[in-house]
Amino acid sequence: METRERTFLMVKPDGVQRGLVGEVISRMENKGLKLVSMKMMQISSDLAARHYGEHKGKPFYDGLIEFITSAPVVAMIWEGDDAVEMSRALIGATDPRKAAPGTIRGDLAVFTGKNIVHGSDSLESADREIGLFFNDNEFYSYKLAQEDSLYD
Ligand code: D4T
Repeated sequence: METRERTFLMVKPDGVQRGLVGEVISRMENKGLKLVSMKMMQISSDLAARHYGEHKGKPFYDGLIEFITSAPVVAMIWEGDDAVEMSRALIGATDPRKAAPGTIRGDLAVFTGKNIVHGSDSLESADREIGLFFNDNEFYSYKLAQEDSLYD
């Protein structure tokens, strides 16, 4: 298999506390994306500030940092063709009230501040975020049994 895109996903504290880790993973797996790394962790204030640096100064920033550091998250790396765009499509719009039915946020959330899951919004963000949360050797290369049925 050629090298495909890798993207960063994180089940946020609300998703973990609502028992939705398995649901998020299932949706990604069912689509045909491949899980290549995963860890549960409680994010430090420093890591939260680096991850959400682009939002510093916005009205929701302090609450966002407080929320994301408040309880454990599950950080993951997923791999596949167009993994960044495809996973964003599966996750749905930032505001769950506007997220399309069928998406994770559209089906399972009601409030922007508690929208279950984060997914990288570009390849550049994915590289940056994977680098923030994982070491270079912290992912696996393997073949999915269904790979030949998923791809040409
Ligand atoms: P993340 O980054 O969590 O996947 O969300 P999005 O990529 O979909 O959206 P974002 O970067 O614009 O927002 C980051 C994070 O901040 C929260 N948020 C956002 C909030 O609490 N109030 C707001 O008004 C906005 C825009 C939700 C996601």
